[in-house]
Amino acid sequence: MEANAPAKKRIFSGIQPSGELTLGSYMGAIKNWVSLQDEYNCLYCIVDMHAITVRQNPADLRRRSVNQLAQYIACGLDPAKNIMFIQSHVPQHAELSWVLGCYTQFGELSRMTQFKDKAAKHADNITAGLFTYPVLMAADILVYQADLVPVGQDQKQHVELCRDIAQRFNGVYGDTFTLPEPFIPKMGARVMSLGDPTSKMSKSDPDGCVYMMDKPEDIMCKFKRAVTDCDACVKFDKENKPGISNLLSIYCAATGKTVDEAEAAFAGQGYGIFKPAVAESVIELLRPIREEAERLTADKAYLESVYKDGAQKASYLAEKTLRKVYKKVGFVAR
Ligand code: AQP
Repeated sequence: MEANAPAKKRIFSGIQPSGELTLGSYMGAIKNWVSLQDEYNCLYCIVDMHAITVRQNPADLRRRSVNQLAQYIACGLDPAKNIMFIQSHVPQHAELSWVLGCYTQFGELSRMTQFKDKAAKHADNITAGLFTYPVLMAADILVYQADLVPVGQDQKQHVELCRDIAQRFNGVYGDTFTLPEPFIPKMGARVMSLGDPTSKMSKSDPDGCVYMMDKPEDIMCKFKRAVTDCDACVKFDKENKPGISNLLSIYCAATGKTVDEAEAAFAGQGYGIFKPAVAESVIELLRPIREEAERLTADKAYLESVYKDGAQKASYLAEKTLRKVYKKVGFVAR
């Protein structure tokens, strides 16, 4: 590093192993993470503690957590450049979360749209964990003094709450936390469900989901079945043609083409041509990732060495913040 070069900014982001990773996880998050790994100091996490805010099968959660790491690496995240770890291996997240929860208002949490959506979906199991999820997310970010948080559009509200909590804490105790900024990619920022293009493609909602590990024939089938409209015109119009607009966004994110170029390429052609072409673009995008992830998933020892090393490095950074916070709120030093 040059003598006067500014320090690299720090990034934190994570994905819950609450289901298999989707095309939305890739286009809305991981693809963006890969592009940031050289310019920033990045921590990329598998947030298993967030996943248990809704009921999980323990064996599936364990398997998915490790496989998710393999998929991160297969997408191009380099363990030598990034700190990659499993959230529950770094206890400082939970410890800071408790403190931050005491600086968060009930009303603020009640306004979170993700809580309202998930509470409606899991009406028989609305836990305190689901309600306080954004506090744990604030702890994930603040414990590393992250400058930037790459997230999909749907998570922007949580990052804003995180800033409010940090600002409140700093206001009471003096500068303690860096105020993080959300970092939202433009293209593919929100991949919508293929079954209901007005709602987000979610990994815990298999209808309308393309999974990163799906086989080519399944991907083709899913796109052929995608909900569209009946005017047979490939045009971006989110309001009146949400299905086609979603497919166009996916196609552009997969191929690097602009919307104008894609519209021109399919002008005068029906959906019978367009849908398989979108499928093909996604198949080719995901093929190398799936093959590499399958290879890595078989190498358990390697994956273990990555997540252990990651947890050790993350813990070292997190402990510095936690100690500072405990001192400020008045806890007796251990
Ligand atoms: N469909 C999507 N489009 C764009 N970005 C998305 N993300 C998730 N789905 C899409 C982004 O991926 C990151 C990790 O999200 P997460 O998995 O931790 O939480 P989530 O947003 O709740 O994801 P899911 O798939 O909807 O999970 P479940 O079904 O368990 O709730 C975030 O940056 C998110 O924006």
